[in-house]
Amino acid sequence: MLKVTTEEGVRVLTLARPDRLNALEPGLLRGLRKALREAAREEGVRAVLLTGEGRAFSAGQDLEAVPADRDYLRVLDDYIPVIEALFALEKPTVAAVNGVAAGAGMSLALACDLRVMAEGAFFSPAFVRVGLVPDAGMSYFLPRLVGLARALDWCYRSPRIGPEEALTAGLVSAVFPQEGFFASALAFAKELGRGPTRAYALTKRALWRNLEADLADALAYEAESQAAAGATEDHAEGLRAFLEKRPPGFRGR
Ligand code: T3D
Repeated sequence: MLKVTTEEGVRVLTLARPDRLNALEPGLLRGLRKALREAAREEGVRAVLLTGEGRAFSAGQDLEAVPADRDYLRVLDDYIPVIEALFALEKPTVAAVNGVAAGAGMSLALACDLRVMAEGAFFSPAFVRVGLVPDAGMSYFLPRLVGLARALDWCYRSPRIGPEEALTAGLVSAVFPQEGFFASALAFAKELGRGPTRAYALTKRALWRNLEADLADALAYEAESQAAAGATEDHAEGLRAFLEKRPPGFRGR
């Protein structure tokens, strides 16, 4: 099941099948899809934190729920809407990787904007261990986040990628001690939740889009994005706050 709570503007989505290390099955994925739609709609939600209950973030696809006659062309049917919804969400998304994030569990974390991890947690592409290819977005996100050479190496060998390696590779923004990990991850997300939400959304879109653009196109898109950001209340508030020498009170508008 998925647990959904809200803490000061942060929608916390907790994968909660701890006895199966939060392995992913269709019901959980449908719950996640619905919760992401709601988070997108609700104005009071300013950031999303995705985490796991117990000692894992997620061990990936529930391997016990794979029928012998599975149609592998359809295996991603439950994943695609979730990955697309995470990527499309116009609010900061953070994966709080509290324990192992393997296979499609790692893919979920990759589809978030940012990741923080606990000391003792690890990522593992895992697909190769069951003779499969990276899916649920991993083949898209991983090389873009850490580079093609590292992505290939990790996907071939499926090592345990711990905090030090993840930080060095830029895969995570921060590593927090296991004790108090959730509170630290929540504080990280709350900070983003107090930010200029529209500017974040426009930034995310521009950075991803301009990976594929030429310079002239990227510059034109930046100008368009700046026109949209410049029209927000948060931009006006940011300017006022600077001139009045006080912290800004962004409202996400
Ligand atoms: O078919 C498709 O849908 C294609 C898509 C595939 C996407 C994928 O995600 S492929 C990759 C799937 N994930 C894995 O291969 C990881 C499998 N799990 C592990 O390698 C290990 O469990 C871990 C390294 C993650 C953790 O090891 P450890 O020793 O800390 O725990 P454990 O004892 O192995 O696991 C605890 C329980 O969770 C255990 O059940 P039990 O014996 O207590 O009844 C174990 O079977 C269960 N569990 C762990 N991972 C999964 C799982 N049950 C179902 N599915 C799992 N993925």
